[in-house]
Amino acid sequence: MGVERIEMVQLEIPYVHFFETSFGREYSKSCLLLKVFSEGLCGYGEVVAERSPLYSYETTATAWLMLKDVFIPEVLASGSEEPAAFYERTRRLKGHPMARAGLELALWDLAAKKQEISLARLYGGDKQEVLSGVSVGIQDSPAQLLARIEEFLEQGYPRIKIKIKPGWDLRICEEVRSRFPDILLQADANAAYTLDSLSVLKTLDRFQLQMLEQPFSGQDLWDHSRLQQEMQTPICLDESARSVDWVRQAQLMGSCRIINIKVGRVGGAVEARKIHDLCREHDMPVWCGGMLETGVGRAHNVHLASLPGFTLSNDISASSRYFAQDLVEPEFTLTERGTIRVPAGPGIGVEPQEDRITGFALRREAFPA
Ligand code: OSB
Ligand code: MG
Repeated sequence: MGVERIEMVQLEIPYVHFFETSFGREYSKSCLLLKVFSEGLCGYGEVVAERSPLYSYETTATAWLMLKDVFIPEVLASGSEEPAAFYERTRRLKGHPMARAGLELALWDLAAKKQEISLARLYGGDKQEVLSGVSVGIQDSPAQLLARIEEFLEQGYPRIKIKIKPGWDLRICEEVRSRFPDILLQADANAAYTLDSLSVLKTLDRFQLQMLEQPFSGQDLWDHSRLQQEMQTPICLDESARSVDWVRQAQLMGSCRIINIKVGRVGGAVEARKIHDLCREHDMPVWCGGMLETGVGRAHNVHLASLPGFTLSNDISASSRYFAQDLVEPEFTLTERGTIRVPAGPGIGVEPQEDRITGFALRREAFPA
């Protein structure tokens, strides 16, 4: 019983197309994979921290350090492989949600595999497919953005999210809306604005956006509540939806009408499900955000998004939108209904391919119990 060994691998995988947000452009995915071994089974998790501390203070390197020095030894010393127990035991340890989420997710995959059920079933999910959507980064020109959106619409994506920042906002929304008057469209600012831009942001009400994601700092709830009071467009929190307590306070303050749940940002699936449950009680719709994950992280997102409160399109696209070849078999594909199927097999229900992992590995380390 218990965990016999944990392995950690750092990977670097080129994207099929660069991805640019208000904080910069990336050409490849940097991430960590966690593998937790017990009784002939292996649970997989992914750490979504990025190369540089832009979206979050965490990086691939800080996550490696925290996992090696703190979280992995904690699991090996505990003799327990129970994800909820890991969550409780490590509550006293501060910060590093992405690092701890990667390990907690591997424990969740292992738990579902031991029970021979899918992770969706273990979580209490009730969907066989989840709504897809695609997040389109900032491009070199508005014409290139329109062309990319057109491509994704032709592929059947039912919702488009564009990235905005000061100088790439009103004119871009104007162009996208006049070219595609009827599509489901939302905009994500990745914390690029302050209240000084109140009048620009209010002008976004013209474009029938499904939501405006995270205009202000990820440390803020109050200024968001000021903006939401003055705007018709629903505000959705991403970076600021840091934990169930932050979400509860956002609801009390009126900082948003929608929550983006990212399992990495909030420290794991226990916290993510608490947020989901709270939002359901308050009739606040949620959807699953993404961090350009490999098939391992994507599988975890798909299972989480099978829960009933996930009623809006998720940032969960097909594997081919991100990578020439994904790490898992089968790869994720878009159905003709604009959805992604929830894998039915045990755990994450997709098989990570060891030869592909090795091909993209920069470093790896094994930690025996
Ligand atoms: O803010 O949602 C975001 C990617 C990296 C960091 C932050 C974000 C994103 C995305 C990508 O928008 C969504 C996806 O994984 O498809
Ligand atoms: Mg976002």
